Amino acid sequence: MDAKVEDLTGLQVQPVSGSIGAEISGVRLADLTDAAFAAIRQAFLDHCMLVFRSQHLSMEEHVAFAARWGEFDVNPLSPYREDYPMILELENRGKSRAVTENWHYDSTFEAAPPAITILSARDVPVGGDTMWCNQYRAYERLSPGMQRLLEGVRAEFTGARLAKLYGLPEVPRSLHPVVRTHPETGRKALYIGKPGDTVPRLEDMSPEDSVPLLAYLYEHSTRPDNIYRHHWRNGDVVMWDNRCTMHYAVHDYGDEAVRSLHRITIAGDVPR
Ligand SMILES: O=C(O)CCC(=O)C(=O)O
Ligand SMILES: [Fe+2]
Repeated sequence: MDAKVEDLTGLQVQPVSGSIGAEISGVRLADLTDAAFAAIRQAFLDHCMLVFRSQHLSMEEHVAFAARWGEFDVNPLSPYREDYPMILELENRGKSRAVTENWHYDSTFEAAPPAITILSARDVPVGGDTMWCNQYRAYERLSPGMQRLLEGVRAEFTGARLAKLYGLPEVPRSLHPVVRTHPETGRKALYIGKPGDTVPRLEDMSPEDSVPLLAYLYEHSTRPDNIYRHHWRNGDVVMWDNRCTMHYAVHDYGDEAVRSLHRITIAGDVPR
């Protein structure tokens, strides 16, 4: 069956896996009508992450597209560009310093983590794919008993990896519910991170008590039948909903290869 849907603006929405993501074609992000933007917003809420091929956005165009989604979020730990202070350049720091080579939600150590992240691929190597998993599905596929058990449970989230990368004296941390309700769709998503490291424990529990359960939830979320893996090309724009997806940046391209993507994040709510 061809799942492609075309609307009146000429824009097409094509799912990229059975569990998460869609590619939007027939549109230039640098030149969007309000009708096309409304269709993109609906596809984003439906599919959790979107792929736009061959956009080759200038920094100004990237910023203008991102501004349609809300306020920019600037993370106090990371070095942004001087000319565009909302753009963070992702580059190859070497595998041993790759803080994103694990499944994570962005900036969960913040009280109000970003809602959306938008990447623009400038110069990408062979390899260096990024993967996303659908955390609505991860929640919905838990047994009703486990869903009940997790109701009202919070976890401690830390910025341990970034603190180590930047040599910060203190590790930032926040408590968030492990089942959060998306503020726009009203759907429940499993909200977790790498156990023992980004998520050291559940609230009022020891690591010994809670890491085995967190490890189960992490593995359950990231099974191959719950992910999409993106092979980057220069000019791609990919955006994800940081309230219902985790992602993982594969570092398989060596410490010398150039890999350059520009990143803008949009502010989000306190998870509830
Ligand atoms: O390098 C990538 O593909 C994604 C890195 C990442 O985790 C992020 O930008 O939040
Ligand atoms: Fe990330």
